[in-house]
Amino acid sequence: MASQIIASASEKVKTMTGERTQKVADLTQDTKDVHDKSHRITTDYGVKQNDTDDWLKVVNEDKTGPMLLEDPFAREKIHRFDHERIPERVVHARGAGAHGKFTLFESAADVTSAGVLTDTSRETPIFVRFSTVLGSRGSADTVRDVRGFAVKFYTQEGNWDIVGNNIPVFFIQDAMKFPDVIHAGKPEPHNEIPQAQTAHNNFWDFQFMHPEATHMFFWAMSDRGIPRSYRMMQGFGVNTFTLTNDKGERHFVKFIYTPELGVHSFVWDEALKIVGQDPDFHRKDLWTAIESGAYPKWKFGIQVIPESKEHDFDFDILDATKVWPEELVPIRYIGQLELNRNVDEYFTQTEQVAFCTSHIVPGIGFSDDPLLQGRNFSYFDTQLSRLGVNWQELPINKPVCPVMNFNRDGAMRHTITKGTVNYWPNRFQAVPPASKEEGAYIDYPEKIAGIKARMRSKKFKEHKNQAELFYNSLSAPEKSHVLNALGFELDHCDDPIVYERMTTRIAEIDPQLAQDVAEMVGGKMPEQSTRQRHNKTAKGLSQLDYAPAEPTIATRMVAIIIADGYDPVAYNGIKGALTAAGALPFTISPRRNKIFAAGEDRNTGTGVVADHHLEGMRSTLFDSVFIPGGAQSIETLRKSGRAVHWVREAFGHLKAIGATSEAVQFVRDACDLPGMEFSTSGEVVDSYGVVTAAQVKPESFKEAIKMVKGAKHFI
Ligand code: HDD
Repeated sequence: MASQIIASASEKVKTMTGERTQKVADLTQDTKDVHDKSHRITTDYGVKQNDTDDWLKVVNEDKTGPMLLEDPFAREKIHRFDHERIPERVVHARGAGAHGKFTLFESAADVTSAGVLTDTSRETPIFVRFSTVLGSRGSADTVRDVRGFAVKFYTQEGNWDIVGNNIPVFFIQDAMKFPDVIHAGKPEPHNEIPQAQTAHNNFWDFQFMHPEATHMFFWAMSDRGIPRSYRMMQGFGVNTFTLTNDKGERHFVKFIYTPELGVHSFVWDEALKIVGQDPDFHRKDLWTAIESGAYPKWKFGIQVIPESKEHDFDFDILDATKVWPEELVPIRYIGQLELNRNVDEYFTQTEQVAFCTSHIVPGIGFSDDPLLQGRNFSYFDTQLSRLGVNWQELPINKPVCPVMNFNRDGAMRHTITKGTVNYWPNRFQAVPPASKEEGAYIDYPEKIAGIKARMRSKKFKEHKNQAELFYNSLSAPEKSHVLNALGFELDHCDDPIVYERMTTRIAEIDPQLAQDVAEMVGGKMPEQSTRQRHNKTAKGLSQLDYAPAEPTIATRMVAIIIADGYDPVAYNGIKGALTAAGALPFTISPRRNKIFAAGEDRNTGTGVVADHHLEGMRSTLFDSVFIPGGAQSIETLRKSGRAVHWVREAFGHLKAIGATSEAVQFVRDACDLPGMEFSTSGEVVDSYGVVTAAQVKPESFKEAIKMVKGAKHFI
């Protein structure tokens, strides 16, 4: 698989596909191609070099001797290398990004004057960076964590950044607490353990000390914390922004993206194993999908509340620890995000892209959400230390519309601005401010009166209702995953005060859950419940609510396991059916070399070259496993502990498994459960997601694909 996912460097450049948006075209001004045959290696100051491998030396007859400090080429090469690193992001250090476009299919002119949200003829270039939060740049993709989902819209009126996550709420309400929550989640200060984990004393100590974090930790412990793919998770702006229309009316707004493929997750054991087996799983998944033309898409939605209704809810709509339940504020889907081009170079694009919540365009504004207001300060500031004061001139950050002002100089200034004045107003009337008609950003004239105080409103002090709403709304399997996640995390805390008292917090949300967690981890239950539960549910909180109308297995990876003597009808049949359904079949066998079908002559037959051998890959890296029959093939697989483990492990991870003829008994032995049914003749049987057909008929494949689509792992 790895070989197919990442082609050799030169092939990769040749095959790089994707759309050329206005921003991608703009980037070509700054792009050079190492595969351009006319290039010769030069120093950074342009002198052609004929040896970049040997330092200039004073050599004796043996051709050895001391190196000369005078060698400018060697010094330049080493100096440049010594300074290759920039500070990694203090949070969200590990990420993957891609280019794409935003299209609008319904104008939101009734609530905003923003061109990007009203002009349906436009196509706005975007760059999206997905990330984990806690891990450092070299950590693994599939850890339990919140995922960042940051979108830069290169609009005609300037860059607009929505710096969001895959979870709609946050741990804290006030930005001043951000360093605390992040310090508590990051590796502990005395020994820098553990990496990219919330399973440790400090994280859970913080959760207990901050009741406001309750709602968010329930989300993080749910399946949302271990997404199957960046392409299969929702995105949320989280904070409350505002929209202002041409009439000057203001509305509060939240931004939401919902993936076309549905919202899917790993099971925890699978995610844990992939951390070691393929730490780049999510970035490869995104890269491959885009390279193969299966462009990920999200519906873009807004939830809108008129200013006059700000106080009509029993929660504060400016509190980032709360969702706006869809029953109260429906989502209006008005556009689509599509990612359609991979980056040409990781560092200059994905690493140097810099987002700011403060980057808004006319028609869009902030609210008094205290988390957002602090973020508006923090992002610009962090870019100064990561990239320097001229970070907005970097190719990936440059707007596609004109930029002109009197901000000047600073380290690494690129733009050369002609003219004799660098201030406003000036005697030439050079670069005057824009009028509203010319598209200037006009601040909303909000009347504000108050006293200076460090306070929170009454509604900000209620922290449990929506945590309960979320948990009540999950399906039974999702709830059991929350239990197991809490059990895992608290088991990794070794300070009794941390794991014992956490269950008293959980009991306020769901006493049974708390009881179960307490039993697992040695927690303490409160003597009596401290809170009256409301028992309500809401739609849109369980990820099952986002199953696509038509189940799909497009871009899903299916391992077909064969050995010599396999049944070619079953093998070719399932491979063809999977390919036709848009899935990605991979052949796995005991060796990565030619495998011969039953009856095929080794000398004259073509054989099938396996993509991987059984030891080189693991079931965890595939969505589904299919085993064609063939007496000799199954005999070989039966003797392989690894092959048996492949099937058993896939079953344990709730993956759809398919088997035909002789393979049915093999699969049965690997994952038999009391009451499980298996096909004994021509019929296709689906039991616990294991699809079996004892006889191979062409229609069985169609049927099998239908069942695979409906299997638990894909809904
Ligand atoms: Fe943040 C990065 C999302 C609260 C301070 N944040 C960062 C990124 C995402 C988020 C997706 C990575 C952007 C990228 O890919 O480059 N952050 C959020 C969300 C929040 C949130 C959804 C709550 C609603 N963040 C938050 C607060 C503060 C910060 C309250 C500070 C007061 N965040 C930062 C930062 C980062 C950052 C330190 C690190 C790198 C960067 O900004 O560019 O400034």
